[in-house]
Amino acid sequence: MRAASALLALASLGVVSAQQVVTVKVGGDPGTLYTPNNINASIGTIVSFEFSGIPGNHTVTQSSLATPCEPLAGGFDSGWVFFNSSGPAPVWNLTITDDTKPIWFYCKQLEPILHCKNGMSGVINLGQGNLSAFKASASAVSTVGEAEGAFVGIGASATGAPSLAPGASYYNPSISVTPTAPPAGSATGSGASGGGGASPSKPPSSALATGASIGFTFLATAFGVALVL
Ligand SMILES: *[C@@H]1O[C@H](CO)[C@@H](O)[C@H](O)[C@H]1NC(C)=O
Ligand SMILES: *[C@@H]1O[C@H](CO)[C@@H](O)[C@H](O)[C@H]1NC(C)=O
Ligand SMILES: *[C@@H]1O[C@H](CO)[C@@H](O)[C@H](O)[C@H]1NC(C)=O
Ligand SMILES: *[C@@H]1O[C@H](CO)[C@@H](O)[C@H](O)[C@H]1NC(C)=O
Ligand SMILES: *[C@@H]1O[C@H](CO)[C@@H](O)[C@H](O)[C@H]1NC(C)=O
Ligand SMILES: [Cu+2]
Repeated sequence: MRAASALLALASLGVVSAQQVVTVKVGGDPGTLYTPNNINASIGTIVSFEFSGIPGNHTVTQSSLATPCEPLAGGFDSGWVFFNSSGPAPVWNLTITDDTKPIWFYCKQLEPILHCKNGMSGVINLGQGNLSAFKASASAVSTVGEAEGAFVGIGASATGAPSLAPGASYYNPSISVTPTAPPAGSATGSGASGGGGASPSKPPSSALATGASIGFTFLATAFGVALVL
């Protein structure tokens, strides 16, 4: 019985460590969409935003149900990603750190129309929430907030800027480094922190700290399981 439950615990740890990835396409026809815009993602899952719409210049920015087209204080923000090429699309990986509440997001772009007002918003882990109500509220806004967020958000975080191949460019007021496409299979968003040019006001260190604390929580959980055994 003890051995069986030990195996069960180890098996479930194995399931936890297997990386889940959900891909969301950013842009496309008519240019102001996330596809899909309603995503379920448990803790540790990577929501991989592919800025594949051509031409495109979009963001993935955390908002709230109350103000769907305004940045959430302390929320995540990819920065503006421009893409108009047949090469590899820029990718921004967001890792879920809390799956108990909805994570709302929108695009900050105002040109040539207000993207958020015109459908460019979405949600991770809607739960009992009402996406139609969120969308209706977004379509009624008259302004879209452009204030800058960080890579670390509430309930989800990235470790750096999106990957950029030729044909893509990036605009983010406090990041002076130009991200480069990471080698295939490299760690999430390693391009920006490796570049060493990020300004102190947008510290990769806090992203690393969050990563470290996630790692610690995971170890602590594993240790807790070991103690129980
Ligand atoms: C997310 O999970 C909930 C609860 O299991 C389910 O009702 C809902 O349909 C799922 N949504 C998506 C987009 O898969
Ligand atoms: C993308 O949009 C942002 C915000 O409007 C702008 O500052 C930036 O110059 C644009 N990038 C390109 C390449 O047009
Ligand atoms: C995108 O690229 C096409 C083909 O090179 C070009 O005609 C078009 O003007 C570009 N659009 C933008 C917004 O850069
Ligand atoms: C969701 O919101 C829409 C639009 O506001 C509304 O018509 C609908 O009744 C709501 N659904 C539920 C289950 O509350
Ligand atoms: C995003 O995550 C996927 C899955 O782990 C990985 O294959 C890919 O290299 C990552 N991309 C970036 C730009 O970090
Ligand atoms: Cu957009």
